[in-house]
Amino acid sequence: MSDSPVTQFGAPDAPFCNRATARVTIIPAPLEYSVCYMKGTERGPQAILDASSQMELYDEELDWCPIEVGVHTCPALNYRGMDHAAALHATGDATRDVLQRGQLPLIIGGEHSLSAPPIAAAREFFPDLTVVHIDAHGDLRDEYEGSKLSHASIERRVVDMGIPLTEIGVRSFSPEEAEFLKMRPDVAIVWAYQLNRGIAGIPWQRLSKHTYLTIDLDAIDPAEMPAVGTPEPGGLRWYQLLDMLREIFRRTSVVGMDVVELCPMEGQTRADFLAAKLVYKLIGYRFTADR
Ligand SMILES: [Mn+2]
Repeated sequence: MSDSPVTQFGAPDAPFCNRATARVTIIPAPLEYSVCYMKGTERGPQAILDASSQMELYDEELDWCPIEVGVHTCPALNYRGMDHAAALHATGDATRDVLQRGQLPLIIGGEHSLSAPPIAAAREFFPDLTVVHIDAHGDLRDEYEGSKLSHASIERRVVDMGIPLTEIGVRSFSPEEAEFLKMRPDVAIVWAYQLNRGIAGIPWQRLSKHTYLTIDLDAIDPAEMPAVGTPEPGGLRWYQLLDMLREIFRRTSVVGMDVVELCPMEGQTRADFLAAKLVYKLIGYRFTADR
């Protein structure tokens, strides 16, 4: 996979994807180890890049072309021959390299278990880091199917690291997670049904100066985002999600992010296009204030 030429996100003119001058580096992470239902997340990153090459680069809402900040896409991480733990380690290393260059890492997945090492890497650079996790699922199980590295345990690992966590859009939660939540004041959840009344209920005061944002695409309503492994009804709609994201970027400095769990489906290219547009919106919101 990594031997083929790299598709640059947005297919911009050369100066805008230059590795040295870009302010964003996109890390394609085709990770798939603990997916439990629909398989295919390893094809997610390339589907996002392919769709992005068809995308217009002017943002009518922001009235500029976010690609101008420089968006470099590095070769897809090559997990061949690695076990799950080694693959996660490699994902963290790639993130750390980008942070060391002073760039914003934006990882495109790939299954959600990939988020923990980039979050750990971001915390090395920003000790006050908080995490905002947008997802249909809590992902707070101590382990799942015998693995502590599972996609269903990703946020539990964040809590283990002592990082304050805010989850948004959750509507699928196990009894074990509900018990855990009651004991943990460092975890806040804004349920999907609460969001339906607006974003005023989000506990913004919990965000610190620096935030890592992880977005599982299954947070979005399956009517708009069908191509996920475990769809849940009652999800976020496109403009509702954008309203919330705009506010997050206004209130905190996002220093790392990922968009995960795209599981491309034959004949459902709208999902790939949504994911690509979402990635572009994240870049636009992130740099609108300080371009
Ligand atoms: Mn999920």
